Amino acid sequence: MTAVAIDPVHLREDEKNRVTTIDLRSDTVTKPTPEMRRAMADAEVGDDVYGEDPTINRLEQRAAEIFGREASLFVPSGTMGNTIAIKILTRPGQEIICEERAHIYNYEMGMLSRFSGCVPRLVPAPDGILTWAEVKKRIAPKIYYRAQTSLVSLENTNNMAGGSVYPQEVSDEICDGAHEAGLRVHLDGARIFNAATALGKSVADITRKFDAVMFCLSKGLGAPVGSLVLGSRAFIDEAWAVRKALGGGMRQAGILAAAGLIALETMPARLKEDHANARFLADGLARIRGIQIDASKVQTNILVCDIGGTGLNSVDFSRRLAEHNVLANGVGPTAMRFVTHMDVDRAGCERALQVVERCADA
Ligand code: TLP
Repeated sequence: MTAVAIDPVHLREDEKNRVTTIDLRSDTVTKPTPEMRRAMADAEVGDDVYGEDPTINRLEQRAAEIFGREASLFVPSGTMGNTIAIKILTRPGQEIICEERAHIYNYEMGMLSRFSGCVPRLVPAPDGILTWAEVKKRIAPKIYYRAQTSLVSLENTNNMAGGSVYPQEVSDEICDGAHEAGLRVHLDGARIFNAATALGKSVADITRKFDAVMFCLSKGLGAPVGSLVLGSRAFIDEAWAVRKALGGGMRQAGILAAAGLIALETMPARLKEDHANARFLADGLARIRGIQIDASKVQTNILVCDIGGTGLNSVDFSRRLAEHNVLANGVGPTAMRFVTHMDVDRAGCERALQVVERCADA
């Protein structure tokens, strides 16, 4: 089952404020905590296009420290962060190797071609985890009439592969091999803290060998907005200009960075709860007739299951769930994605399972 097409549930006006909705569409749906809102209200701000927003500067410094990098840059979204990194690490007409379910290929509006002028070289990989052996085979031969490979982009965790995690030796080997071959390596680490939690390692350790790293504050970490790009000082100096070109100079965005700082400092420690809830959901789903999932493969906060055996497609299935106040997205004709996060607790997962069971049987 290859999950690529996303068919998100959109709520009707009268459905939007339901208090009891269990929203498992994504970890992007979380609301800022009271502590985040207080910090946002009190944030010291300045014009960040002049580099004068003290709260953004603090966030960028902390992110760089935590990842053991020279510098970082606050950007409005993961898509912009990936776009900036890809622009700097490639030249028009080059190829980028990535896994076939990669977010940069499927959900970023073709920006790798549109903005950077590159073409993707897609590689299918079991559970979404590439290996150096597979990457190596796809590097274009050095012939003048072949578009040259310049970049390998990995996604950790791999979202549409069900939040799968790169074992560190596998991503290290890809980075070492790519560097030896004269390529650069980018990490779409939207959920890198989930990967680090699953591996029991620090984000600095598991990302050290990448040329550039992007991670999101607004996914499992619960911030309302924001991502960071990390790399060398020279890379981040270039990133400032590309961010501005994309319209990402955000002025007094310290009000956002204030929430981001709380997300970065306090939220990684609780991700294991989301992982346990996802596994609990997966175990429950595996017992429901018509639903297929290998629960032992659920490592983080995302699971993708196949509901084909119920006789329904994912559009109808997600509509049925929504009628019972449970939200989950279809990500393929019969593939459904469930994502756990800080705004859904174990009791919410139990209720979601009861609703899924009822909808699968109807
Ligand atoms: N992912 C979203 C959707 O776009 C699919 C989600 O609900 O999971 N990299 C990865 C691996 C992502 O999962 C996402 C968002 C992004 C990049 C982009 O981040 P944003 O939405 O901030 O541009």
